[in-house]
Amino acid sequence: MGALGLVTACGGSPPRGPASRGITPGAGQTLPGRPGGTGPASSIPVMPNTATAPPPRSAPATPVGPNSVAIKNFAFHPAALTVKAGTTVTWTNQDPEPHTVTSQGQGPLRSATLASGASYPYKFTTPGTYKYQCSIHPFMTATVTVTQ
Ligand SMILES: [Cu+2]
Repeated sequence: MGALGLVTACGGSPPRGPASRGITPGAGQTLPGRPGGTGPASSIPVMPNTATAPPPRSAPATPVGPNSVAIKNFAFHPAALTVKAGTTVTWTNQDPEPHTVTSQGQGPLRSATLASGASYPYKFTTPGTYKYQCSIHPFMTATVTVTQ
C-alpha cells in the first residue's frame, strides 16, 4: 500500500487573520496605553449640558486642626475654643453671607468683613478670655480662651 497522497497541508501556519489594525482614536481622543486593548473603543461620554450649579469657587473649606473656627449657619464652630498663648486661630467663613470676627468691648479681634470663603487669622499672645461676635449679626457670639 502506498502511502496515500493525502498531503496534509502541513508546514506553514495558516494565514492569520487580518493583521490587527491599530485602533484609530477618534478626534480629540487618546487611547489609554493598555496592552491588548481589544475592547470597544470606548468613547469618553460627553457630559450632558447639565444646568447644575457650578461648584463654588473652592471646595468647602472645612477647617482642619484644633485652632480653626468655622463660621457656618450664622454661628461660630466651636463656640468655645481654648488654645495656648502663641496660637494662631483662623476663622473661615463658610456661609454665603458675610460675617466678621469682632471682639466685644476692647478685645483685639477686628476682622474685616469676611466674604464667603474668606478667613481671618489672629495670633493670641496673652492669656485671657476673648469674647467676640459678628458685627453684622450680633447674635452670633463665641469665645476663645487663651491659656498659658
Ligand atoms: Cu455674621
